[in-house]
Amino acid sequence: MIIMAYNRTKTVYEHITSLLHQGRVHFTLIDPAAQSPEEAANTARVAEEVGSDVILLGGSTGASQLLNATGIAIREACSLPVVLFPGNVDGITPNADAVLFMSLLNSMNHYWVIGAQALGAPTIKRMGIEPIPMGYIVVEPGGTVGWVGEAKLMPRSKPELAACYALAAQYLGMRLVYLEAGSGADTPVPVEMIAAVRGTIDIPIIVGGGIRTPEHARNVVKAGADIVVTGTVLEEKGGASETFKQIVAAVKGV
Ligand code: 1GP
Repeated sequence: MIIMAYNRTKTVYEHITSLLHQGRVHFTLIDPAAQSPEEAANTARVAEEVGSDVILLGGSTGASQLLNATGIAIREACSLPVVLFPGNVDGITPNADAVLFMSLLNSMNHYWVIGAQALGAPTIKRMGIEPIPMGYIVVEPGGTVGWVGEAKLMPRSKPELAACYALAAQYLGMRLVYLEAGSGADTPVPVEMIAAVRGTIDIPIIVGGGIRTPEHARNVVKAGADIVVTGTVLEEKGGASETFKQIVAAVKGV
């Protein structure tokens, strides 16, 4: 396995693009509301050791209180880029390298499509964090983010609808598309949906939500996902779990 360290001489987006030229990419999601900064740092250290590529930092609820401290602890513990995954305007800290500047495309409330983004944009500019424009599509069952984000959940049986939204994201100039089943979902995004989106767009596809086994990870990658996100499996089974290691290996091995 070729390991390309993130040396902060290029943007995080360029770094991710370089990684994607070599294979598939794994993101480790750390929710600051679900653990102490010390535990988060330990998870980040393990993530780097097992070959994960990026630390995603954020969550749908209550992320702000420990966000700064967690960002600092993670950056001290590992050299992976830290990318914010904000659940709202309070999900921003200067202790990060980039932010997924995302629009929840299938929300029924324009606040989640463009309102929060407008309110958060000046803070991101002031802090000098790199914004990575991303279309976020929440698929059934949707979990907490689907409820909080007032999503008109993408039906699991309608891959072609997801492909329409993803293509619109690409045409709007977004650099990434994220198909999200919701953190801790019973089942990940259907492979048929990932394949339909892969067959329609050219920009990288991120898939997350409910990926708990190496088989899940392998299936979503085989279907066309470029980047796989796992979070809950770390909270359920611990950062040092064998399952986590095998998931990262499965993503890299396909
Ligand atoms: C949630 O897609 C991410 O936003 C990760 O989901 O916690 O189920 O791994 P899990």
